[in-house]
Amino acid sequence: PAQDDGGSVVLERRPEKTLPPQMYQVVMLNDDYTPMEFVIVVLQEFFNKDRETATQIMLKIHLDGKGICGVYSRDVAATKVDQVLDAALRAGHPLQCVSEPIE
Ligand code: TYC
Repeated sequence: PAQDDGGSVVLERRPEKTLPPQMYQVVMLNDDYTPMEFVIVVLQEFFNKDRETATQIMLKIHLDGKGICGVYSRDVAATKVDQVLDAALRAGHPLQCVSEPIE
């Protein structure tokens, strides 16, 4: 605030302080070895999809080579990727997924 000549307070508008956070999409990649059922379970467990939706996403990835599992803040997206890669490694499947900024 600055004082004008009359002593009254002038409030000057400043640019907005906060922007909405950058969002990230978690993209799952197709491969020739991971069982379809495993991908469906992963989509249900870590991305909170119902079985119907999980099956549709899995088939889209299978046909197109990749597909979006969800959109999250950076930290949540990174955690989802970690959970998927850890589950795939433990099960002995080569399933891969990545997080990428959108817009
Ligand atoms: N292509 C795999 C198969 O035929 C299934 C699959 C779907 C694998 C999606 C990975 O992200 C994936 N068994």
